Amino acid sequence: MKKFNNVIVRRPCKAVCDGITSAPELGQPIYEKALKQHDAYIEALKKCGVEVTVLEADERYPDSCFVEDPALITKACAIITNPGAESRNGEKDEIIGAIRKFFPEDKIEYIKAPGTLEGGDVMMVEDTFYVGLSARTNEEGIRQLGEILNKYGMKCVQVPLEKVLHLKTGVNYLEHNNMLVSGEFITKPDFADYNKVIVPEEEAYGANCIWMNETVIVPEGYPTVLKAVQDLGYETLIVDTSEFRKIDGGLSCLSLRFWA
Ligand code: CIR
Repeated sequence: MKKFNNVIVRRPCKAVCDGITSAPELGQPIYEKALKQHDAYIEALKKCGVEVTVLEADERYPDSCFVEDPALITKACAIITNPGAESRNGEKDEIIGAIRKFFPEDKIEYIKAPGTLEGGDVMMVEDTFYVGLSARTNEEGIRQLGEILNKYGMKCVQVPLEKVLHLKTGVNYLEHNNMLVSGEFITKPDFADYNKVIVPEEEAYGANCIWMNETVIVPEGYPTVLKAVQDLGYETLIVDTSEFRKIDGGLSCLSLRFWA
């Protein structure tokens, strides 16, 4: 099954070492290493048969390599979000140019203040979009997203978050009804009907894998997750994201994946 033919990424900037983090004990990312890991990420995406648009680094925004957050792309429209983290809010104005290359103006929607939303809080399962109510995404942002999605015949389901930064920090859909779940998501009733693959606590970061046209990209260093994904029958590719992990970033955050 080929669902994505395009991906947008942004190169990490030197200021990536100052990205927002909830885990300062892991140390700051090392720019040169982050670049190498980003190179490998792009190569892995290309192996999955997609065209990769690489945006230039933007030194004004330390977290700007996490392009998943300022935009959300669906099969019918693109949505420019309104990131709830103040230092990241301006990223929404910098992603529009890339989005306009793929979507006409009447298919670009906007989340507006006081609504806030970050793409990391949104998980697409066919025409249903699960949205985390988080420190970054508020009720008004979710209400606006619901209105936009309904207009195009899609819907959203609100999922209150307890501990994690973003929804997809802990739950990711691998198509074919398969879902990787960790921590607070293991018992959430919203996901009861999926084939849940439970990620052990010590590999929680590994729950952030991405399905790319029947290949699943798995972060390096999470053997239980890797085996579980392979046992489901997927091809896998492994990418080291340890520098991005230091600032709470993972595989999904680093790209916008879509069909255009
Ligand atoms: C942040 O706190 O916003 C960044 N340091 C990490 C963003 C990760 N993005 C994502 O999960 N979609």
